[in-house]
Amino acid sequence: MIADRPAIDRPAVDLEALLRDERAEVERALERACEWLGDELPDELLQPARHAVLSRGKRLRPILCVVAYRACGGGTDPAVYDLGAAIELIHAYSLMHDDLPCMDDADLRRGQPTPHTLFGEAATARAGLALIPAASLWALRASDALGADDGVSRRIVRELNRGAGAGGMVGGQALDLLGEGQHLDSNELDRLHGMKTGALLTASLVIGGLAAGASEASIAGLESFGRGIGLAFQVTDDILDATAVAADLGKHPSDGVLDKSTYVSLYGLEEATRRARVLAEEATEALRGAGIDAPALIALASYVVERKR
Ligand code: GRG
Repeated sequence: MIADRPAIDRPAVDLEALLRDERAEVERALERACEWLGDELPDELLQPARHAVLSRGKRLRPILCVVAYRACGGGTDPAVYDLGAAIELIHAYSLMHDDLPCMDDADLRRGQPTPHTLFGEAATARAGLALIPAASLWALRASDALGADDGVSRRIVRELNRGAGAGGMVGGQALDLLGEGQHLDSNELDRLHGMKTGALLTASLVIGGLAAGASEASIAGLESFGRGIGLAFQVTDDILDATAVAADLGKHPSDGVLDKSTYVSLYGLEEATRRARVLAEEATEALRGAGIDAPALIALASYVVERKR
């Protein structure tokens, strides 16, 4: 059992303003990325890619990257938003593919029709694939613009691909598909979601830290923080899937339909809610333990569990 803990000790950060301002910068960076994609991709693939990238998501991954960058002493260079946008390209591809008929078969995402319902399955699958190498190239370009040396750039691209790859998001998705219709215990669920959801969120923080030239101790702290908020994010996702409606979520709740094991089916709503808060609290302790004084990251940890979509 997890001991009772207080809600996160939230520092004085205007979370609403932080999210609004950072999202605006991220949207501009995503526009820049899509413009560049337009030079590279035929229109048949550009259209579904643009739709997926530019539809209004929470932009949590790029925001975590930018905020971690600042928390570790990074400056005000706007190229850090391009680095965050590279991570969002991976996230966009994962949502395009996740919604395909051969996976979750979803027709609504971010309050809009999913790309395959508008542009067809084949074009959406191909456009999603095109975003994978594009993300690495865009990350490299952003690292160069930030003045990162070759060693740092290599680590940034490695983190991005590690978070996205078989040991991270792709591997977690494979476990998720295999787990449909099965009862997964808490260790199995934590492993699956640590990979599927947590790995890219963690990579976002680490990439921001690396770009800022953070110490190895700070990178380790960001990693622990990321693992904690990654699981907290997923527990909250399961709670929202069980309690919210499509009009608020921007997508149809699907866990029940797909017969998935979730944190709500495992713990019940009340315990899952408490667990999400505990995970976020432990994550902030890990951050403080690593000597990272970052009120904005702590505010984002509370956003991860208090969000309504
Ligand atoms: C080949 C097995 C295999 C997989 C391909 C499709 C895929 C790779 C991975 C999908 C993994 C996936 C769907 C991860 C998403 C996890 C998640 C919590 C998504 C929702 O993120 P939010 O809430 O979304 O941040 P917004 O819309 O706000 O950006």
